[in-house]
Amino acid sequence: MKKTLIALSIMVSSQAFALNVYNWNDYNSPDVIASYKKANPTFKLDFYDSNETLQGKLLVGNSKYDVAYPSHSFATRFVQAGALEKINYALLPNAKNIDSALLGKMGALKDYAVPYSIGYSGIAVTDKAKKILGSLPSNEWELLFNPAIVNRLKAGGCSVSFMDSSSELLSALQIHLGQKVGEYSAQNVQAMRTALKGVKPSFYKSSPIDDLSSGSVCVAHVYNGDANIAKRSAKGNVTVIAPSKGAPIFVDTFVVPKGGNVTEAMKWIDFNLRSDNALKNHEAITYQMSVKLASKYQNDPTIILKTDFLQKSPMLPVLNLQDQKVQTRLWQDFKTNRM
Ligand code: N2P
Repeated sequence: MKKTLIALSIMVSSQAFALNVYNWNDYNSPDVIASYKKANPTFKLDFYDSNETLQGKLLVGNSKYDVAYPSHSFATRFVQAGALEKINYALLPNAKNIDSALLGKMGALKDYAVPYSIGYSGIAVTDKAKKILGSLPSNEWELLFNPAIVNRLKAGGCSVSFMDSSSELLSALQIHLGQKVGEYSAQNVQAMRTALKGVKPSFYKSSPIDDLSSGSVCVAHVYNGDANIAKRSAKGNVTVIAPSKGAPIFVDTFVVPKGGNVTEAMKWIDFNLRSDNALKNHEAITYQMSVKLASKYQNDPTIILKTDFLQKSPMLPVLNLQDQKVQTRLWQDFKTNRM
């Protein structure tokens, strides 16, 4: 009897939601979610804050999610691992709103992944950090990777936060060092090890929005849109930086994990590609969208990315298995002080 009840409740709970979405935190307009929910009450949204966390769920399989939002590099990995369903463009009439140049750049990946947004992992600083330092270094990545600067900030009572994401942080480090991003040669890895010696963030956090706006963090390695959300609530006390040496660029995508409900997934994706909803999302999350729209942030280069910034900024790399291992090892050594 007990067993039957448990089985029944599992059946009910897995059928209770027609659509299970796994998205980054702060990545939709609350309005868009509310209006979708109104028409589709069986909608459930869970959150993650790094590609690595998403990967942990998706590559194990049987994630129970119908839609997730990996960056292009991780979406490519998931395709290679056979972890995604194909996109059904016949059910996406609003895909016509997507910037065709961007869709073109996706190449074969677009069969499995629909672009949602574009951004970078960069740096945010508060006024307190600026006061301690007097002026910002011309290579702003030094705010994270120059031990003397980090130590000055900490001594002044400032916390420095790093993203809890090996792909983002080590790509940023490669830009800082002038290396080719994604090239994990022995020489590059040695130089990265040397550079990381003595670098110690106050803590790791992938989305330090509240910490920046409350001022409990003064320098953060942070996604550009998240930094702008913090800036909005901190009323100007936060400066968002598009680093002058460039930054790792992502194109985040909608994908359907293997076993997901493709028809229901397309409904949600299409809803988000509708021009009015794309605009609402854009204004709430402060990232550049895949859909072409008239942005009120047109003149903010930390939201609508400038051509010269994009030219000097590498895309997050797609690593082969061997390099993934090297990257993971380096990351673990860094986090556990074994440089
Ligand atoms: C949203 C972060 C999304 C950008 N909080 C990461 N690719």
